[in-house]
Amino acid sequence: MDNNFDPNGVGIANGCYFGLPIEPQDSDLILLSYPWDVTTSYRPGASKGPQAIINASLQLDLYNSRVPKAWESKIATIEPEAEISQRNHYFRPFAKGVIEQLEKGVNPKDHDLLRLMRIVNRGCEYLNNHVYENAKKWLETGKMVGVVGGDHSVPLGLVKALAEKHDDFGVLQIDAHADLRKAFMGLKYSHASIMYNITQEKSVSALIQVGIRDLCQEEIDRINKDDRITTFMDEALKKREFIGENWDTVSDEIIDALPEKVYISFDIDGLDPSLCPNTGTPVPGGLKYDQVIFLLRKIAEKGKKIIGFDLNEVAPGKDSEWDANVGARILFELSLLMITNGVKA
Ligand SMILES: [Mn+2]
Repeated sequence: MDNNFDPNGVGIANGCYFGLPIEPQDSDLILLSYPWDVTTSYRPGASKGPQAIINASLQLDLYNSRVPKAWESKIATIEPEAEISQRNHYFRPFAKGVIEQLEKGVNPKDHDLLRLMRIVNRGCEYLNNHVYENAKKWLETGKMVGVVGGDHSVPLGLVKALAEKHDDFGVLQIDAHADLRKAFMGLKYSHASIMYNITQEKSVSALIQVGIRDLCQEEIDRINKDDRITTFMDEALKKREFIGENWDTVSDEIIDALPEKVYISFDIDGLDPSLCPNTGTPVPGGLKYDQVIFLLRKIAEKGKKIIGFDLNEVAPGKDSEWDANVGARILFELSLLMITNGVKA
């Protein structure tokens, strides 16, 4: 730890998450940032998530009641490469074109439209491969890896890299959306298809979805057909709460559905939209902040082994850092969970 670091002082703007002055080679956990939101269908902004979270994270006090000396956690930040942002800007208009044409009723088999879809898919393949190679490189040096998006399409490469190292793990997905469409609007690597793509990995033995409240028939059919998938719909969670069941019991049920090794995919829109008002596809309802903190801490208590995680869809408002403030707190909790319960590949 840098001698100048003062855990009781204000965070220093050093370009790192939480202002932690940790060099990658000295770290336990590497945070990779991907400012990417090419396939965002409703409103963009998630590409600004990582920088907004870095800025907001300086305001956090790093005391944590679960983890002694949390401020000494060896969490390192890898700066995003400029090329990722450049390609994000380059490919977004093509994806926008696809979405606009489909919304106008253009035939999805239209030749020019198919060409646009292929361009976007190639852009997303570049991103997936970049995340995969980057994650793999750090995993091979014995580091643990978390990814900060960007939209929800970003973590596929990390899951692929982990799937090569772990042959049986579960995915805990906090989200308003099931994300189980096989391609969305012709885009194979859409944010709305991330869990479909992740469940193509054979190492994924369970997908436990929590907070889901916006989904289509295709996704319901997939949930019913794939016995690896268990979905805790938001409506069902609320019903249990309203008739007097407590969150402790429900949390046990969620955690017990997971195998020993767990990957966490945290879409900020799983939370009540008052906690993420500027996220790309907000949906009313959702989880409270304290509920997810309770759940994450209980995962730690129950001794689950965390193999990796992502946080995605945090989008800053024009004049407010609220979304990023909440995102930074979730990121710190996820990072600490990885530090205390992480298992290296
Ligand atoms: Mn979502």
